[in-house]
Amino acid sequence: MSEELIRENPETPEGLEPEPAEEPIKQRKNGLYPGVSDELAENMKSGWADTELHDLRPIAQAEHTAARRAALSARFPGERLVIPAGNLKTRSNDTEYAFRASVEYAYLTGGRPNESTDGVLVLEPADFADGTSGHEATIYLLPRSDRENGEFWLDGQGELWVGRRHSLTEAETLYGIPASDVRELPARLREATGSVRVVRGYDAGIEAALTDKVTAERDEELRVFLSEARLVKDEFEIGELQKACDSTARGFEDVVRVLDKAEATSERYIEGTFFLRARVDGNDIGYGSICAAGPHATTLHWVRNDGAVRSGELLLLDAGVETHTYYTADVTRTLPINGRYNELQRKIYDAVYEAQEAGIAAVKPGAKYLDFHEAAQRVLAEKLVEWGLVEGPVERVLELGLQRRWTLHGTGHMLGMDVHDCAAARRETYADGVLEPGMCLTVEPGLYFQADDLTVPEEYRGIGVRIEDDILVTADGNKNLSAALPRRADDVEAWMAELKG
Ligand SMILES: [Mn+2]
Repeated sequence: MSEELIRENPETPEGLEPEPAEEPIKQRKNGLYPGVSDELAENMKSGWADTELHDLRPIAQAEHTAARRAALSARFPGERLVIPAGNLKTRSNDTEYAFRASVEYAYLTGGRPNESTDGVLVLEPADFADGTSGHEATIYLLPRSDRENGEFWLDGQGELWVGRRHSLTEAETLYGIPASDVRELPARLREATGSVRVVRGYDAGIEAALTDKVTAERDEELRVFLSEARLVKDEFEIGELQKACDSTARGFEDVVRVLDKAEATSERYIEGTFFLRARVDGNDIGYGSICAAGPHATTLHWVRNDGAVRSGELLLLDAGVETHTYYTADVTRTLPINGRYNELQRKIYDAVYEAQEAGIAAVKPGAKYLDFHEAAQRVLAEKLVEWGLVEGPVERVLELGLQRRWTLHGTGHMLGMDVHDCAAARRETYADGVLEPGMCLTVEPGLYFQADDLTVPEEYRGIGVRIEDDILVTADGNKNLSAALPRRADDVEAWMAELKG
């Protein structure tokens, strides 16, 4: 990437005086280029075409986001609600991490990755002409860069550097929400009276403007509501989750096709291959890909991905493509690197498969959320007793949780815009809750025998197996959104043989 063009003269040249905006143009002090002459500054102001877009259509989920905002409005009548998208985060010096809007903002607006930086959704209490009351929404965004004051080419976030933004008028069409300049929002919030709540943790500037108006307890209620609202997915969200799973299946196929290249290099080849698919099909990966070959499979969140890939060992690949609207898949397959499971690998794999089948069967409307976890754990405990790794009976093992030395983690979680979705939901609506149609969760039992676990026979050590699918609760049971990828050991081998040619 190129360096920014910066004025070395700290004084603002005539004609480049920024307008008295909330935020002065951010200028960097370590410029390598000479300063800007008055003539150049004047020259840069004009000669640019009007590029306003007049044929835009609303985003696909505009109706759904309106319904989501209506539910939020009904929960907090008469209160001003502030939902920031968040700001860029510095990675190092003058480079930033890729921007991802807060899930709360994206859920309520449909705001996409390149369109939401610094955005804030505000719901203002309003009385309507028909005698009802509710809220009026405004989406506060960065407008097009100003040409007059030089912002577009002198500011590091100017459009010349980072790309064109939608005008506020264009944004209104896209999102179906009146749009306003976000740089005016802090002053408005400081002047605002009445009850207000903000989603914390995304935008320090917005929070600072509200500091004497909000309380942590009331803000937490807003966060919890928006987390619980996402427990049941609407039609649009289910479609996006299906897209994420379909792209993820293609990514797994890509990986199988290049396993020989991974053997010649490292787990990084697998990580890079899946990432390519994620960036081409979607927005990104939904979380750091776990590309764990051999004994790395027993490290639950192995994301270093710098190890060797060896024939005869297993590859545990846990990865998900995130769509352009931020919905992610979360899928795991444990594959024999040379295409065939050996006897012990298959025995362990089949046990995990059986546990997953029991878990998936327990996912249905009206079931307690934890039923699928308990069904899967029971199967794994039975196997561990059968193999002589832990002393039975199974009831004793389950009661004392002794299987957990090798099962390690919960059997799944809600899935959506966050891979571990709805994390702020209360226990009574999530872990102690009941499944409803439209909920989407992972079912992902595993068995992990650490390389240094002296309590298991030597041949088990260093084997880790997890199988994970994304299961939608339907009216009459469930649907496996990631069923495009085979799970049975025989089917996995046949699928790999076909892809490897
Ligand atoms: Mn998962």
